[in-house]
Amino acid sequence: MTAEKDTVHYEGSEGGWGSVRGIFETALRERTSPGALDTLRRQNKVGGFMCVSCAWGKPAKPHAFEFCENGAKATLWELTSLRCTPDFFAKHTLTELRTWKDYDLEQQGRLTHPMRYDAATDKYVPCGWDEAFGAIGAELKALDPGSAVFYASGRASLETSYLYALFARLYGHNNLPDSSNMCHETTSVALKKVIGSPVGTCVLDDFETCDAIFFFGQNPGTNSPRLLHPLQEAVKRGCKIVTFNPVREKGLESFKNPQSPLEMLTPKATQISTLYLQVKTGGDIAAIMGLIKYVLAAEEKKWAEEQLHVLDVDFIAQHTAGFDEMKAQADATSWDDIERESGLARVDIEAAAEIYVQAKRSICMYGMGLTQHVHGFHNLATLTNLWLLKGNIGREGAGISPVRGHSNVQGQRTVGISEKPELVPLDTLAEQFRFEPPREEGMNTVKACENIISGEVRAFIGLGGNFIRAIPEREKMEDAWSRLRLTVQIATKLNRSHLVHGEVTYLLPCLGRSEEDRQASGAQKVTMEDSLSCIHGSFGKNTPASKDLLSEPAIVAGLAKATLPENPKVRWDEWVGNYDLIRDLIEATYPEQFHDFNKRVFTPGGFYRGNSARERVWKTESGKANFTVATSLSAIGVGDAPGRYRLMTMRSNDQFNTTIYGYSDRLRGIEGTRDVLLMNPEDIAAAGLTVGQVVGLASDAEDNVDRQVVGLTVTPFLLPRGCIGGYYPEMNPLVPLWYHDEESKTPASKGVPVRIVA
Ligand SMILES: Nc1nc2c(c(=O)[nH]1)N[C@H]1C(S)=C(S)[C@@H](COP(=O)(O)OP(=O)(O)OC[C@H]3O[C@@H](n4cnc5c(=O)[nH]c(N)nc54)[C@H](O)[C@@H]3O)O[C@H]1N2
Ligand SMILES: Nc1nc2c(c(=O)[nH]1)N[C@H]1C(S)=C(S)[C@@H](COP(=O)(O)OP(=O)(O)OC[C@H]3O[C@@H](n4cnc5c(=O)[nH]c(N)nc54)[C@H](O)[C@@H]3O)O[C@H]1N2
Ligand SMILES: [Mo]
Repeated sequence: MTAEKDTVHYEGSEGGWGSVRGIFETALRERTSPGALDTLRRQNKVGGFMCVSCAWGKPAKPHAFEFCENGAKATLWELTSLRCTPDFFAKHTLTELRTWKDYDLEQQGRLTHPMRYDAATDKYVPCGWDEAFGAIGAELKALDPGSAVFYASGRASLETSYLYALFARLYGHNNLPDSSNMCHETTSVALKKVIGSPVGTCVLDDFETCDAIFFFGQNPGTNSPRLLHPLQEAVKRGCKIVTFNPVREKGLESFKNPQSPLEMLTPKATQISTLYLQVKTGGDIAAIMGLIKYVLAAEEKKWAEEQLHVLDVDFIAQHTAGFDEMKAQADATSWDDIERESGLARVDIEAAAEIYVQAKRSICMYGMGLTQHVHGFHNLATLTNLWLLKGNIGREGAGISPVRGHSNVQGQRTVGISEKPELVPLDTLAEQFRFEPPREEGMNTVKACENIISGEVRAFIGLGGNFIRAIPEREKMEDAWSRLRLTVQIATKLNRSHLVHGEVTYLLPCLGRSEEDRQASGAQKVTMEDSLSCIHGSFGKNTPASKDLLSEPAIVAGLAKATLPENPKVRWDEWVGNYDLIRDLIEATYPEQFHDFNKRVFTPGGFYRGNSARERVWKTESGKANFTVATSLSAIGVGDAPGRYRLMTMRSNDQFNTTIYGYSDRLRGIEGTRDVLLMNPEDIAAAGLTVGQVVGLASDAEDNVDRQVVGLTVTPFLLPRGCIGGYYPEMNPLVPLWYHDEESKTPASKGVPVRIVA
């Protein structure tokens, strides 16, 4: 076995002084004013503003500083004093800017003016808002609505999202892909199918009474650090934490609370995971099958010896379907196969299973390590099988809790940004706005990419995000992009997606969430939904980065007005003048979840919009919670072969998706570069490579397509054999567009088949 000392790693714990330094380095880089610290104090507090980083729940009784290192970085990133003005664009052609790194593009600061692409000079030139809206509206009017795609990146508020989805449907399509299509769409599809609710079933209080938490493929230390507080508190009261992850992530090993003066001054950090199992990438179905086998065996033993149950037999009888088939599969699966596919030893899986057996109340949490696989659906369905066995869904202190990504990605789906018409109350919308909404299925992200390549898509509007950088198959996509007739990007900072243009291209700068949003009726607040289905108000107070910015609702309304015919039921100007009216519309469309919306905006801890599965009401086809038979013991889509590795595309501690804050992946001990290939030392030796050697990766997906990324430094890292790591988004050219979860079409970015090239 490889020892930690032979690999690159970090000696400290998560949190501690390292995270304080991380915040100050960002403040220096963004040259933020001292007032920015005041803004941080208002972060995630009632009447304050909601963090633009992750979607983790916000407690009713917040800490003095209810933010983390990465939340602070995200806020400071938005409050930068740097500006990307028309002067900058006058100096650089888009051809030149396309050679820049992601970091250098965003480091230019906040966008300040609406810009139009000028083909003659290959530059962006400033334009007026009315000119932009008029030109875009004219283009959209001339196109078939079915050929337009309206993408959203998960950050825009419920108010903006509702208007955006309404605009799409009034115009005539359901082509509303969301960053969720690359992220937790597996959750939306799988949980809907097995328990009838597309989102997690836990609330924050559950973390105060659970006895065990199982983590699969989620990295809270970097991606949702505020979650470390409830975890630390849980550990302190005796809750056991079990982690399945190919990487030994620091945040799941130990945590030192940077907001506790005592912990900061002593060497003591809390050990988080009781048990840490380095499962092979794509090995979770097998590992969970092993857990299930152990639980079923424990049931037989307990019944034989004591006539007592380990399983919740009443729950299984009353609430579930498919137990026998699921059990037959577990019985038929051998431990040999489980050990081979998971890369774990039977004794270790059994030790984890015994914790599950002993715990009265268990929560499972997961992230991209489960969702971004070809058999991602079965990762989640198999995990649900295990949770149903002990009735761990729909009671206090127990449940399934996916950790969502963008700060409002779950909420965007809630208020209508969906390509799936069956998930949207179209009849209610028809009645409300007196129109005939489109009923046919829209394009998700993968479908949109396919249709951009085929030429079927003619127009792309991006409400935030960095689509071109986030999607798979980059080379082919960038080539196809230039054939689009219209591309419009609504953004705060410059990124690669703004530089790959169509024939007619606009870049529209918007306010950030921390900034004051003043409209006809005065200063406005907006709302968002966290991972735990709680809705929070957010009130920006900072002076906008430029006087020429518009709010996101105002931009969406401006585009819609310029595109759509008059409709007496549709009052863009009034709505944008007072966002309370937009919340009234949301309430009218979704009365059960959003009743008294305007009154409840600033409920401490947010207001809970409810979850049927939590009430043990199963909105599935069978009317029950479903056990599922897995179609494969491996989550990987292309089998193993000599020289083939499973590539995980990873996030560093110094990035938010495609936004690169800097080059320090502190918690993994990787500094100064992102161009690395992380590899087990024994694999390095077996492949005849040396540490520090510069190599490339090539696609090995058996489809005869040449995909390469070069210039990667071989770096020894504690990973299971055969699994290698590289950073997202740099590795995205290696992910084939067709390589996605079978059911939800979420790109399988965690188990990409590649080989190493010199
Ligand atoms: N600071 C910061 N915060 C963020 C983001 C960010 O980029 N930066 N992004 C936001 C977004 S949009 C999202 S979706 C979330 C993402 O947050 P996460 O869900 O944590 O996503 P990743 O960091 O991509 O990967 C998660 C973990 O999966 C592990 N893993 C990889 N393959 C496997 C596998 O096959 N099995 C198992 N069990 N584990 C595996 C990796 O080692 C990693 O620790 O975070 C959000 N928050
Ligand atoms: N290989 C690989 N690919 C992946 C992933 C992976 O793990 N591996 N992860 C996937 C996941 S989980 C996700 S969510 C996607 C992310 O895909 P996206 O959501 O499309 O990308 P982001 O990097 O979050 O978008 C960053 C940009 O958003 C803009 N922005 C920031 N704040 C605002 C705002 O308030 N308003 C507006 N209008 N714009 C704003 C800025 O211009 C910034 O440059 O990537 C996916 N792609
Ligand atoms: Mo995400």
